[in-house]
Amino acid sequence: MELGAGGVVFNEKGEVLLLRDRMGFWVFPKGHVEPGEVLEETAVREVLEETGIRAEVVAPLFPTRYVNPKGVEREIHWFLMRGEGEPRLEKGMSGLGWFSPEEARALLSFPEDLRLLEVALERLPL
Ligand code: 5FA
Repeated sequence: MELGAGGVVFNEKGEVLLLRDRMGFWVFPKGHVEPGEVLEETAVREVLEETGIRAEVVAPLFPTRYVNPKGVEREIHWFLMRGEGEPRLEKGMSGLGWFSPEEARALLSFPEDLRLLEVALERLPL
């Protein structure tokens, strides 16, 4: 099992930060936990690396589990986060931006992510 952490990041307008991964799926930013990191640190680092947004953790959400296309079991710990600014696209990613909840519902590819969005929206405004 490979552990990861990531962020469901909202700005002041109540928009959420999504990116389109290498395979074309719209997802929340996240990545692998590095040695010595606590999960919150991983989430902050990955959001910054993948989107250029320096976000802060507001509260933990819940973990999601799935098997990726390489057959690797993943467990991702998610945090509700707050951030501002213009995101910048990382190489390898094919899309990035702030989206309204309606847009995010239409774009997100996985049921776990839709659930994360709904739980996060219940916590707004941050
Ligand atoms: N995938 C993603 N979320 C899914 C879900 N909720 N249910 C089912 N399948 C899901 O692999 C990405 C792929 O996993 C997606 O394209 C989709 O097919 C499927 P991953 O293991 O989530 O991520 P990754 O291999 O890109 O690795 P990261 O954790 O993002 O870390 P990085 O490789 O970016 O690098 P780093 O952490 O070392 O910086």
